[in-house]
Amino acid sequence: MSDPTIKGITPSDVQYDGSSLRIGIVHARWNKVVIDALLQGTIDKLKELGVKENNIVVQSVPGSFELPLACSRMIAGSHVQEAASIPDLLGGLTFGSSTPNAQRSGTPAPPGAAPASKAPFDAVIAIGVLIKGATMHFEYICDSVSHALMKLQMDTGTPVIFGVLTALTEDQALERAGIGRGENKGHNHGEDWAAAAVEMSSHVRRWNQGKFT
Ligand code: RBF
Repeated sequence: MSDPTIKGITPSDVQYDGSSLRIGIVHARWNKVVIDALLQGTIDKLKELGVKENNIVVQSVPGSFELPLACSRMIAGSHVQEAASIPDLLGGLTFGSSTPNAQRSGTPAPPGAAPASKAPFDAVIAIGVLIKGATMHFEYICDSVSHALMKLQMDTGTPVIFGVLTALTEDQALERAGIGRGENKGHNHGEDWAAAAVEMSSHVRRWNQGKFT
């Protein structure tokens, strides 16, 4: 029997390697059951594509309306981290500190693990779940968040992955997180967002160097 639908993404022929990438994820906490499944699907796929656990930074915000500012500040903050880590790259020089061996910040890496990257994020994934209600909130939030996330990636040149479900019903949201209530569990779109983040990060790195092959 032929495939009943022509919709959906065709996987890339190229296997992109995420092992040198640093990826930020910001998720909202509204509709958390769906968010949790999407977040897990995203992280599992990032790791499958080679992104190191240390280099996946997850932050949470109350609702989807907060996602654009959070992504914007994460991108900016990662550039601050890189600038602050330059003395380390120069051989651990310290400037004016009386405790040269003090930890700068962050959680120490587990034994044997590569240290967490301080490079700017290669991509940021914004995860939110909007479910239409009785008032106009849904329309206003969907519209403003999608425009703001697009503007952010155009302004910064950092890929911002649109991981925001805009569902008309709870069942639509559940099915798009792979946890549908009926026989059709659906597909976890977090996996696609992770793949998009790794692919776009790889493209942008090459394109920024003027390489198109
Ligand atoms: N945030 C979501 O991420 N998903 C929603 O479905 C959602 N629905 C909302 C409905 C109403 C009536 C309100 C007042 C807020 C809703 N929010 C939702 C929260 C919103 O994104 C934001 O966190 C708050 O408005 C605070 O800025």
